[in-house]
Amino acid sequence: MKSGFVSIVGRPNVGKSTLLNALLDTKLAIISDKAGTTRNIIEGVYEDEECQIVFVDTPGIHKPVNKLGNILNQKAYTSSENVDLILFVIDVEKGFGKGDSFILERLKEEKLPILLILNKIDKIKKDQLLERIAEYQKLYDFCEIFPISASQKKNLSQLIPTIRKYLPNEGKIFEDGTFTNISTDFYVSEIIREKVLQKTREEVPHAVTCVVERRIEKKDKVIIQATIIVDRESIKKIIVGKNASMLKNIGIDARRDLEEYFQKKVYLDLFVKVIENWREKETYLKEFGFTDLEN
Ligand SMILES: Nc1nc2c(ncn2[C@@H]2O[C@H](COP(=O)(O)OP(=O)(O)OP(=O)(O)O)[C@@H](O)[C@H]2O)c(=O)[nH]1
Ligand SMILES: [Mg+2]
Repeated sequence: MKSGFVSIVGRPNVGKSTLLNALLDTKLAIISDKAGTTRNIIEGVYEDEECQIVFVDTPGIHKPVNKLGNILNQKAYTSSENVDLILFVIDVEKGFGKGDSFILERLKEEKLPILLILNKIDKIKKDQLLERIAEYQKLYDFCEIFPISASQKKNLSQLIPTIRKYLPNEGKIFEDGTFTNISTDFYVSEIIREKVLQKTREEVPHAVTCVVERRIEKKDKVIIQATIIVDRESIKKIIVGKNASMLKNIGIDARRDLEEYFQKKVYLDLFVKVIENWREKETYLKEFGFTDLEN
């Protein structure tokens, strides 16, 4: 049986997490149209009769403007070491930009096979796609150039057999049915963060952390208490909204997804808390088993 680790790398917003979810046929990583959605390394295991593949979704690599940016980039690079294959995802509508060249230069150092994924083919015409493929063939000796639409699941059926060719012939990595590295509480907190990202404007999302403080699972229901932590009163105001309407809508959307995940009725109590001091925030998160990203 073939098995191995495959990292999914690229600029923010190109569709890496959408691809991970499509390959695993489940919603594991959150998705939004804001750059910088993924902040943690998310692993998901794909398995069929012929192979077992651990896919590693990573934060988008970008020109860092602060400490957090540096940390996210570092996480993505580290996840591309010691894997068997790199899926380098680009947004084919935007083309191969400066940011992509920067990432490619760094990836080359790993001396691993790089499979170039051209995502979002639904946004361009076929002749344009063929031109781009010819152009990218000259850039680097990619082991394959593979056009897809992750959100429309186009051309995905051939991707697993293609990836399989580059994996070593070894036994299973996990024998115990492991599916992911993320915990249930982390997943719940991410679903809430996704709704915040999807419902607010650019300036809000990056100042937001979500934490699950209590989760009680009963036979027919799950009771969850969670807090959205922000670093400024002004952001809290936006998230709560007029007459708490925004918070209510975030809760409704999150609950819908969580009910699907748990396959049970979900009672979700959502709070918003301002913590300006990062040390204080760190202590608060730790109390509930969460860690601050910047550490
Ligand atoms: N039209 C189109 N949109 C897509 C496709 N794949 C992803 N998207 C959209 O692109 C946006 C970004 O998707 P994500 O999967 O969150 O991107 P990401 O690369 O994980 O982003 P970061 O986590 O910020 O690095 C979302 O709005 C997706 O719905 C696609 O094949 N076609
Ligand atoms: Mg992502």
